[in-house]
Amino acid sequence: MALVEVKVPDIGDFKDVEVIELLVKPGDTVKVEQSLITVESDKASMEIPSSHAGVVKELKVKLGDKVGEGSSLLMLEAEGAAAPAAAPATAPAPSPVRAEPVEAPPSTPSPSTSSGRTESGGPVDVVVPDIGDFDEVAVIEVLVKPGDTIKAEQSLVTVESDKASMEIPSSHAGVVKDVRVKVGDKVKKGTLLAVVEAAGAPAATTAATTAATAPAAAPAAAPAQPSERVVPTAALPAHEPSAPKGALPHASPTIRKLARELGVPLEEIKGTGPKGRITHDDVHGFVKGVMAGTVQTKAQAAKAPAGAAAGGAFPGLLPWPQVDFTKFGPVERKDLSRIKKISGANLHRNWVLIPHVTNHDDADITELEAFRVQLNKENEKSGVKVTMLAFLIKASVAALKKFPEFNASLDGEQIVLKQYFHIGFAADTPNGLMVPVIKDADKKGIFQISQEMSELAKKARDGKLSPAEMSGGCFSISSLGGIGGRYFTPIINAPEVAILGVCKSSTEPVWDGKAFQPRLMLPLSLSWDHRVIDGAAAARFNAYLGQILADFRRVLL
Ligand code: CAO
Repeated sequence: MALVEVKVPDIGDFKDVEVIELLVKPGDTVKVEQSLITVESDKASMEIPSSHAGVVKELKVKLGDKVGEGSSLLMLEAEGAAAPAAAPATAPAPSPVRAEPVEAPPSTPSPSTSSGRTESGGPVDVVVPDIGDFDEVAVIEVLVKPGDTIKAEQSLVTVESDKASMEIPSSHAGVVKDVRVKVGDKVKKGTLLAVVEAAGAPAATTAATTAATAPAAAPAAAPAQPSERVVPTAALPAHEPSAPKGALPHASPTIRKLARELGVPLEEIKGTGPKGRITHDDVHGFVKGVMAGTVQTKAQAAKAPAGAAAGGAFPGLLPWPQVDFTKFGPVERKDLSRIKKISGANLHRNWVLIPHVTNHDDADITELEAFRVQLNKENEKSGVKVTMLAFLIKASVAALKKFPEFNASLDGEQIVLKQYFHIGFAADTPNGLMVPVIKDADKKGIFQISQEMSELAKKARDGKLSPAEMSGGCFSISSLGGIGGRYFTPIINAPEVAILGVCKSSTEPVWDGKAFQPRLMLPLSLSWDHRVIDGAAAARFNAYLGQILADFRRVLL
């Protein structure tokens, strides 16, 4: 095995370009042509591939270094067979996507348009210039729209091949009259991109340069800038399966620059463009989310471990206390379970964003409990045990029907009133809290609900609940009745607007007008979203629930 020095190949006029990503590290096994680093100029980025297969021994560059043709990239212990004979090695030129430098024309006619329009004012056709070996590349972003005022050399569209992307600039300053391409169109040298009401002459040098190589029909093409501009970019994380996972977010140079300026971690953004490409709107949406406190960067999360999911969104709040607990006694550290992390983030968001109010009440379940015990006795052999929770689900459906604003979700300035009755119930599992959902509880009887509940609770405890079994809920019930307690403040399960907390029933003296009677009382705690529900409605909901639980025949009314 020979030690080979891999260098930057001929990359056109790219000179002193910055290393923006390292795609490999010492110890990595790389293939021939596998991308090693990404470099970027102000308008383009490209990956530099390896000339050899082998194991990376030493990196010779670091982030921020400036490199050009011949710069040493890394030392590789090359696999004999795969290695080209010559060493020191130069990585293969990143063709076929590399464009050749554009030669100046013998004479440098002032650019004109394909339609013979003049360039100093009036409409000008802006076409794709000579973009080297790029042949039929897809438009992945249109960066301007009719009415936009643009500068000469402002990027009009981004095109992309399977290995590279580049922005095509305008040859003229002016106002965009018409955009002639859309996302998904295939373009090549000479394709009409836009008609621009030119404000003056085109950028002289670049346009003149273009005139030499653009088709005769399109002398006013977008400037084939110094080939630095024309060298296509390569920024696809997906194209190189052996590249380190997630090393390179899929985004154009402009977006990368924008992200760097704003300090946005591109790798944390989910792209909505073609092939998951991160768009301008994605970056803006991410920034807005961070500012609104609905999105948290990993860096923020690391700074405020238990402090707040939206920690950065509350200026003035004290930072989470950092305590060295070992100073006070022995400790053990454990990672939160995956479920705890997910449910914790959800609970925190709901607690912070929903104006919660909780009404506490008691329901007389003396007769209902007697009925439940009798039912279980009668059905001992069926294997299905009925608990109070099944009755509570049925009673909640009746209350949701009577008070539809409890079976609702907020959507901006609208309320979505649901005409279905899916009831979630909190299940305590070894890994944390989960909320399976009984679908169409209005159409099911107590036995079916009890059976489904015990199946779903088992699945939850076994970690086998599917996302579908936890989605679509209208209203949730959190029952601590089997454990104990009097009242608590359940957190609403957004986007629902209310949740019922239930504690352990107990026999209490209740005044019947003449004497105290021993009655079995069930403590109810109803939390509701004050943006949607008023206190009076909540009190009525609880009272109605109490009436039903006291006399279940009322469900039929
Ligand atoms: N009052 C008195 N006893 C009650 C009761 C109540 N409100 N609710 C249930 N019980 C009794 C049951 O009848 C049963 O008694 P037996 O063992 O004598 O038959 C016992 O308590 C245990 O019931 P259970 O918990 O097995 O059944 P369930 O249907 O009431 O609840 C489930 C099922 C999955 C919801 C429950 O097991 C659970 O996980 N509860 C915790 C929910 C939770 O964590 N909520 C908090 C969320 S916020 O962090």
